[in-house]
Amino acid sequence: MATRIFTHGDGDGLCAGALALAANPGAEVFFTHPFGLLGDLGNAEEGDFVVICDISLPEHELSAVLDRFSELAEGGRLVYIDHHPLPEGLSIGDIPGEAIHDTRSSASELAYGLFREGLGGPLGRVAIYGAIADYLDGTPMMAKLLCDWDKRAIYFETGVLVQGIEGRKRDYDFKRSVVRHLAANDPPSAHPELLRSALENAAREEGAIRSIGKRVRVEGEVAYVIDFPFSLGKAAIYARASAGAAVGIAGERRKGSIDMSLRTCRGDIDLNRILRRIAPGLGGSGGGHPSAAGARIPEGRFREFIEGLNAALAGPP
Ligand SMILES: [Mn+2]
Repeated sequence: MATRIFTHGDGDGLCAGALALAANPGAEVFFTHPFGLLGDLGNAEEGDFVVICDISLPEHELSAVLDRFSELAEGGRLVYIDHHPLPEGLSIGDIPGEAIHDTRSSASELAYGLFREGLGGPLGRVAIYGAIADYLDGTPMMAKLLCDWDKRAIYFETGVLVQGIEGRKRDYDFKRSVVRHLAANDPPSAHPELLRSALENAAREEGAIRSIGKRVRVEGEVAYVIDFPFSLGKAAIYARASAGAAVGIAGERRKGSIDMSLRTCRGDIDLNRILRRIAPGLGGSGGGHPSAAGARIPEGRFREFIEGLNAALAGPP
């Protein structure tokens, strides 16, 4: 029975995947995302132990994905570990196999909770890196794990990890090497290529911070940049901050659509709910977390999207 791990390529996904790998040495690691999950699960075979981490369930092919889960769970073992809001109408009991789901914790924390007995070493810090990477280190379990480490050193290491993988989206061999490194409980700063990449990205980020103000457009409560050559998530933060707006958006044109990240600091705004409500009506899709989300909207309807977003922000919560 082979173990195959399917995880997200961001900081939380890498750490969750590393914890799964540490508990299952020799497992194969694949990187995937909601739109690619169904196709990527073609790499799993009946009888496998399949671990899926940090991949939100895709609404558009949900039943096909759940059917595939059920095939894999019946023939072998399937564990689905995630913290993104479930598609509307789906509850955790509807997911075939073992589902570990909590929107309040990072996927890394959930993976740590599942695999901790089999880790054979103090890998708690790997869970903490992943939690910080997803801004979810304020949970009771993270507070408890942090007691065993120096917070400042952990933040440094997480910074190296997060900055180091920036812009390396589809560089899967590099990311696999990082997952193996983390699974061995080696700190991110001891991975030479990761550290070099982190330093390069830190310099690029400084340039972006200094120049983004000139590119930001503001409509109502929303500040946005399109095709600003930098990480969408970070550009959304800096676009919002530079304009003092409620919501920041950074988008890029891609195949007739605008793919975007959205960020807010306002606790009364739920971007996930707003996007799930307005994006489908514009021929797009969107969702994520309340304060950090993503969407894909047809380019010709972007203006309407901004109007709809402003209307949702102004309307009843
Ligand atoms: Mn995550």
